[in-house]
This record gives sequence, C-alpha cells and structure tokens, in this order.
Amino acid sequence: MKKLAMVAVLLILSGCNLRVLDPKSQTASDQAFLIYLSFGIMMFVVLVVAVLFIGFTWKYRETEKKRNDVPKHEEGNRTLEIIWTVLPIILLIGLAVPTVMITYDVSNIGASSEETMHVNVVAEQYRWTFEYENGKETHKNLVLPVDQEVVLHLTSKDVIHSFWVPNLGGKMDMIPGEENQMKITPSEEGTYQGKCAEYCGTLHTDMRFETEVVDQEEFQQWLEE
Ligand SMILES: [Cu+2]
Repeated sequence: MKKLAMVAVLLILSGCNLRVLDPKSQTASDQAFLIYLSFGIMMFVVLVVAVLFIGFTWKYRETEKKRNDVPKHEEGNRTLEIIWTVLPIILLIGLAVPTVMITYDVSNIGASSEETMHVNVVAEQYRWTFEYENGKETHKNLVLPVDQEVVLHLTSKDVIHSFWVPNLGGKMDMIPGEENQMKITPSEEGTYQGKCAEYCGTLHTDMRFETEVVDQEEFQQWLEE
C-alpha cells in the first residue's frame, strides 16, 4: 500500500510542465548534447565495470576442484596499469573538450554582432521585469522573435533568483549587484514555461512566466504596441 502511494505521488509530481530535454534553441540543443554525451560515457563505464565484475565473480568462484588452489603471486601488471590510466584520461578528454567549447560559446557575449537583441531581465520578490531596448516593459511574458540572437542581461533587486526556461537553456543565477548574461537563439515558435529556479522566499512558486517565441513580423508589431 505504501509503495502504491509512493508511485502515485511520483506520477503526480512528474506532471510537471517543464520540458528539460526538448531543446528549442541552439543553446539548449548544445546543452542537451552535453547531457547525452556525459550520460553515454557514464553508461559505458557502468557497463564495462558490470561486465568485468560479473565475469570475475563467475571465473574465480569457489568450486570443488579449485578449493585448495593457492593463486599465483603477482606483483603489479604494467599492461593493466596503463589501460586503467589511459582509458579514463581519454574519456575525460572526450567529455572536457566539448564541455569547455560549448560553455565558452554559450557565454561568449563579446562575440555578439550588431544584430543581436538585448533584453534586461530583473528579478525581485516576487516578480519578473523584462525590459526591451525601446523601453517596453512586461512582467508576465517574455516575447522573443524566432531565429534571432538574444542576449539576456540578468540581475536581481533583492535576493538570489535563478532564470530558467528549460526549452531555451539551462539555469542562470540572478545575483543582486551583478549582471549575468545568457545568449540564446530560439529556433522554433511556441510558448515555453519559465520559472525561478532558486528558492527565494514564501512566494517563490509565483515566479513563473511564459516565453513566447513568435515570428519576426509579429514581434515587431508587439514591440511597438
Ligand atoms: Cu525567485
């Protein structure tokens, strides 16, 4: 009965409307690639260890015949030492190179061109303010044009908040007195849920917003409204 209740709770909680591995921007696809890559490498290691473990447990189990055998005395094994030093190094390089490259690319705001759009995002207990270059301000929805590079300038007025629209990119902290930047290029029109991902006070759960990605024309119209 207890188990059943737990499964039910899990099912209810999994009804969350945030989709993490459903990238709708270049940044999010790059990050999803890193998640799959690291997960793949981990699974490879788990598999190799599991196969070796089961193999050895079987091979060296006690049998009638081997009961009184004394194993040969071994002092080190150079081949094995090399294998288990070099293999992890190769795996770590395979993980580190794309991670560092993508991390730099995502946060390389200096490389932005003139075409880049800038939006100031300010968090405070308990609301968001999205401020566009022409002075337009919104609180409930962040509207972005599709296929347009956008740099979000993230700050906070009071405590630490965290900006998170899973479809568009990973979480980014919003720190009072400091500015963090996030570069995204939405690749598909649609409405994506966003929220504050850092517990910031009693009404933390109210810090939700919608990101609407619309076509360029619609965006211009909306911006001038
Ligand atoms: Cu918050």
